Amino acid sequence: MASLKPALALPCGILLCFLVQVSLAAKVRHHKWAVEYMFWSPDCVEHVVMGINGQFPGPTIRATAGDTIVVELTNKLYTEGVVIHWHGIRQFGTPWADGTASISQCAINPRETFIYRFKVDKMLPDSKS
Ligand SMILES: [Cu+2]
Repeated sequence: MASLKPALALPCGILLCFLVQVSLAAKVRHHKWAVEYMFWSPDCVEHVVMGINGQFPGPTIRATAGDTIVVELTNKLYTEGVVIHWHGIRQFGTPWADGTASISQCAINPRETFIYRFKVDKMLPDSKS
């Protein structure tokens, strides 16, 4: 029966503590979004725009590197397909969640829901404040 030698046991114990700390700190952040038409005046003239949950621009996601983002996106538009492209997220292991229409996924059709799920792999420059 093999056993860990003391010289190996200590580094393994340190690594295990580090992994536990990382996994305890990482969070899964759930969001439920609906894309729908709304009236808005981004240039002081009222237009029909595409908003998310009644907001234009859409909601901000606050996260830390290592967190998992889950966005349940429902397309409430009448005739147009929708995707959300997460520019700046490298999508390691989740290329289908990148949100590039006709490249990494088909558009989400009207009245359909798609669940984006991906890990935040790094801190973005504008998210440090
Ligand atoms: Cu991009």
